[in-house]
Amino acid sequence: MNSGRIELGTDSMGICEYLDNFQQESFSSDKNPKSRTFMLIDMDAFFVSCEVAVRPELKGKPVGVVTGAQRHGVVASVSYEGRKYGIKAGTPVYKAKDLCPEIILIPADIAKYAYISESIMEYLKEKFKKVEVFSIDEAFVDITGEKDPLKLATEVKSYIKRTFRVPLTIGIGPSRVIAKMACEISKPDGLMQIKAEEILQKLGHLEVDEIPGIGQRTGDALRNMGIRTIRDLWVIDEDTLIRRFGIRGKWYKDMAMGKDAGFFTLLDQGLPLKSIGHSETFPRDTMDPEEIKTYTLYLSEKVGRRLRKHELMGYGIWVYLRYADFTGDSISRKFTKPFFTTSEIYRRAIFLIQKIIDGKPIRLIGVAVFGLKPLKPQLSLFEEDLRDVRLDFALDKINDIYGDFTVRRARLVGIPAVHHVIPPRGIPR
Ligand code: DCP
Ligand code: CA
Repeated sequence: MNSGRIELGTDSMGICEYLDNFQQESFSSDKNPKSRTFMLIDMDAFFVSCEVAVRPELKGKPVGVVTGAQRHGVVASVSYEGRKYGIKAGTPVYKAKDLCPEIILIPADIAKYAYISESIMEYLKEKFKKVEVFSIDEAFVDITGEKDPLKLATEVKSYIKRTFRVPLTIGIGPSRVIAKMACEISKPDGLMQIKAEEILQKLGHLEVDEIPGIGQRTGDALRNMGIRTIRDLWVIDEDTLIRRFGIRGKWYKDMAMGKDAGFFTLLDQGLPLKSIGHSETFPRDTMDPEEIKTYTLYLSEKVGRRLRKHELMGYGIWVYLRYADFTGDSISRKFTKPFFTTSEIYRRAIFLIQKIIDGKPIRLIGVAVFGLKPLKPQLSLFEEDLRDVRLDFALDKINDIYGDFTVRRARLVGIPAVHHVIPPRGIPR
């Protein structure tokens, strides 16, 4: 399967061209793109740490937080003491008990974690202008121009630890990718800055699939070509990678060299009015097609509603999947006819998701509409489409008065109360 491919649309401007424009734009706001600085703030063993914060007697012990039904539960988060026994996120409960009989297992209390997450994110958003919430316990902050990033990060780290009683690690780098890797290698309770000129020395030895966004499968494909480490990616000729992997080949090399590429760039802030999107983390990782459809409809409704509120319609759909193993995949396509109803967004999003989905548990889905134009319903709508349009406007009207999702489509009945931790990325609400 050709996952993550960029589909060329039928419009005169293909999506590749669109992406090129987009990438240039996201860098052009910066006079010297080489000198950007990002900080990744990532909580250590987040769910466990939230429990330890309220039950300090658990500190220093092997502790796991369990999600899923009793019998089929998995450990979603495990303390660093528990990791010494080989327990990882995703380890089934029975296996965790085998590996470490004295492990303390606590059922997940998602509301508590969401609350602590939101409080931390609020603090960051108050302190910094450019904050990008990346997951329930991670945020990137653009601190370009900051004279002493390490001093600033030390302050942030001690404030969060003191105030929210959750340990964390901060990575600093010239791109989000490098900030993330700096963070990964200094966990737990760490702080590390990697400057552009230090990438090779500090990260050159790492395996290619240590780069966020390069999964094991791509890692194997690269290794088959003799490319094992980040240093090897520096050396290999870009054209060779593009011949083998398409545009993604270029992204792999860019990321190794310290540039944000691929899905990191696509998720960049600064998209206002170029696209409207929304992403949401599942309450638990899922492979269930029905659950995926339900959440995609939910996201389509969110996106559609904002489109209509801003009196916009779009020509393109972009979907993004983040898997439990932190790899991600995205696909986009432009269409000849514009659209703005929830059901049109949903149909297209599902169509694209089906093209890239590859059976791994999914943690997050994002849906965005791009190629925006002022909304002008086509005159030649079929009766069926007209019904959709009328339904959307009727639902919007009621929900505008009584609150989001007061009236919802049948499929969305029973969807858990909005899991409010991943706000839309840099896009008008
Ligand atoms: N999570 C989950 N299911 C997974 C992985 C993670 O529900 N398969 C939840 C529990 C984690 C939280 O998301 O606490 C954050 O995920 P991380 O990958 O950041 O893991 P931790 O914060 O637990 O550990 P680390 O210290 O490695 O960041
Ligand atoms: Ca974490």
